[in-house]
Amino acid sequence: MIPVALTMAGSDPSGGAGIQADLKTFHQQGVYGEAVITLLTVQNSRGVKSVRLVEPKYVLAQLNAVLKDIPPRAAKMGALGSAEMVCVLARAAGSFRFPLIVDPVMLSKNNFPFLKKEALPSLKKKLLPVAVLVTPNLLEAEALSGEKVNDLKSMERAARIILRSGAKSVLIKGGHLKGDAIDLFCDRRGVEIFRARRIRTTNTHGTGCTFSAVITAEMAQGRPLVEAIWTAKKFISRALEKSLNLGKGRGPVNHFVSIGRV
Ligand code: PXL
Repeated sequence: MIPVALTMAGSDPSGGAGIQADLKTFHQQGVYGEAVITLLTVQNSRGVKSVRLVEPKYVLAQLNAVLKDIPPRAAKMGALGSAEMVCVLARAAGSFRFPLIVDPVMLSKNNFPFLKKEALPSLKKKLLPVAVLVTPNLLEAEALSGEKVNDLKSMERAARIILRSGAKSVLIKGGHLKGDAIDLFCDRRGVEIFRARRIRTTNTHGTGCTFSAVITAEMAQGRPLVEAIWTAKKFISRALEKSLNLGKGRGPVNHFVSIGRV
C-alpha cells in the first residue's frame, strides 16, 4: 500500500510554501499527499498581502471526509490562523491514530501574522499535548516558552519548557542564528543536535514548511522520528543549495531535489 500523509495548513498561491510546499514534498518523497486547507493567502515571492481564514467547521468537514475514506499514516499542521481553528483541530487530533507533527507557524517572512496572538494559549494547552513533535523556529520558541532564545543554551532551556506543555518532543530550528544551521531536538530522554553547513541563498521561501513536510512523509513511511529529522535536514540543505531563482523577491526552495532514497 502506498504511504499516505496529510497536511492541514494554509494555501500559498505562489507555490513555494504552505499546502503547496507540503504536497510537492510528500510527492517527492514517494508519499501520497492529502491537504485540508485552513486559510487562503494573497502572496508572491515578495511577501504576504492578506490572509483569509476558512470557517473552522468547513475545515473540520474537509478533515472528516478524508479521515473516513483515506486515513493517513502521519499528518502535519501548519498555519492555523485563530484560536477557534486551533481548538477545533486539536479536538479532532485527540482521536488521530497516527502521529501528528505541529509546525507552529506564527509570522510570514514579511511579518504578516498567520496566527492571532490570542490563539497562543490554546495552541500550548490543547494542540501541543496531541503532537509527537513541534517544530518552532527561534521566534516561535520564544512565544511558546516565554524565554529569550538566541543560542544553543537558551534553545535547550526553551525546549524543556515547551516539553512541559505536553508535546512528546520539540525541534527548535536555529536557521536564523549565525554560522552552521543548528537545530536542537529534545524529548524526555534528552537532547540531540542536528547540524548542517549554512547554505548562502536568499531563495528561502518555504523552508520551514518543506522541512516539517519531509519529517511527516518519513513518518508516514514508518521511519523513526530522529531518522526522519536527519532525512529532512539533508533534504532541506539540498533544496536550499538548488533553490530556484523565481520571482522578484525570495525564490522558493527546490522541491525537485532528490536525496537518493526514492
Ligand atoms: O512558512 C510559513 C508559511 C506557512 N503557511 C503558509 C505560508 C508560509 C510562508 O509564506 O505562506 C500558507
